[in-house]
Amino acid sequence: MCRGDISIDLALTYDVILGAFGDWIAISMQCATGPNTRQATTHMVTSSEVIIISASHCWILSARVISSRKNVTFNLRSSAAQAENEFDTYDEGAAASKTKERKLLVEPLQYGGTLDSYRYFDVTPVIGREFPEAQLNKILKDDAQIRDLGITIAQRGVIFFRNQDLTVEQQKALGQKLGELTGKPSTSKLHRHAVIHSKRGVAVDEQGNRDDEISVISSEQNKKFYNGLFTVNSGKIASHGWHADISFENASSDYTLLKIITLPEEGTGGDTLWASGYEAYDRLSPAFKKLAESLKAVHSQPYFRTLVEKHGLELIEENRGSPENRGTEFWASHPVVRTNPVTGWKSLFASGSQIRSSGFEGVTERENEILKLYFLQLIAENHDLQVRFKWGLNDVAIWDNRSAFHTATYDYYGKRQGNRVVSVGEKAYFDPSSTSRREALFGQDGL
Ligand SMILES: O=C(O)CCC(=O)C(=O)O
Ligand SMILES: [Fe+2]
Repeated sequence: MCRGDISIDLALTYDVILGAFGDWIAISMQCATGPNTRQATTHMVTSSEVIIISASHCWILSARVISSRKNVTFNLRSSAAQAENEFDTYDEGAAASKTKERKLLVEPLQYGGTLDSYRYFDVTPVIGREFPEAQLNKILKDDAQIRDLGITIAQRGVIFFRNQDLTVEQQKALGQKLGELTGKPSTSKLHRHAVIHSKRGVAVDEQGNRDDEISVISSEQNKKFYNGLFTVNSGKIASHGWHADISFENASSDYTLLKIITLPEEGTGGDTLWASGYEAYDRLSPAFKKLAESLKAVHSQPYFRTLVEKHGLELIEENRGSPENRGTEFWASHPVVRTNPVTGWKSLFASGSQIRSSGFEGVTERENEILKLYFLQLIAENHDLQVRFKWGLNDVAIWDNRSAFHTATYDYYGKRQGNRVVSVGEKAYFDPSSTSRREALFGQDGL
């Protein structure tokens, strides 16, 4: 393994390589930007004798020459002292299929390394990263850092920041920029929630401001409107709450930013859990992967109408963060497996409470029940694809709703409140050329 800018001197073997393969070769590398974050990159080389590959932000795990011919072995060494990579050959068929794989509808984004100066650790191998010291209001000043933050969230599913000085306006600005700088459509803005909006009268700051683009997460509001559902005595199995935010919208969410500003006075309780949709997909057998990729599911929120009828809550009916998010139906059909455009990885998207009252299209009632149960079990019963976060005051979690599910924990009696910004992203899509996370990080076998 090596790290740093490496210059690979092809001079010695230049004639051999280019002579043998015509006018191009490509160097394919597996890199790691953290202990568990790997990426494949490819560098095309045409005519120069020395190529410089900037690897200052990643560890190079392996590298190989992709050529159009088989059975030629190279042992190339970097001229840089720290780099020492073995290059082997790649066969034609595999190279062709790799090239095909790379033709994605949306090219994945490469992490630029601008967050490397902040201390961080991965909370579990599969999901979650914590930046225990960074302040988001500093990151907010630099678009390159915001972009890298968006890429990191998409790769890790959820990231955590402690004790943040972020104002409501800054939280909103960050929410919008995360999506904008990672390629969301220009029509996608911040979500205005149909029933959790300013008319509920809950202030989002000490000045008493109210804001439709902040959905206030409040234990007191929950008690008022949800009939004991979100309390210690709900009588529900806790895993009832797994979901991804606002997937009942046609254009659903890319990122959610939640800042907790009031913690239960008992000093414990109210943790949030996230589960990786990438890993849930990866745990399916090839046959089930194929099945899931062929299906669509309806995500729905029938309870909003009940809230209107029972409590007289007003609905936001228009432009809920996108011209596509309008009306009072609150359901949308999405692919069961979706491609995250930022990583290019496939994720299970149909699971949890948002498909409970609807489900998979074109299957029998019984098949629907079985699929719903299994896809919920995948995220709720595999604790090795989950991460659990214990909140401190003013902590912020930011997650990617395209490839992570989450659930609150109602194990406390005191008051708990947070400000939530939900950004609207692209319409969910499935790109058959995309790869799974395991494939991208660990190679074809998924290791
Ligand atoms: O209160 C929590 O822990 C999470 C609530 C939630 O689902 C959200 O903020 O989207
Ligand atoms: Fe949520």
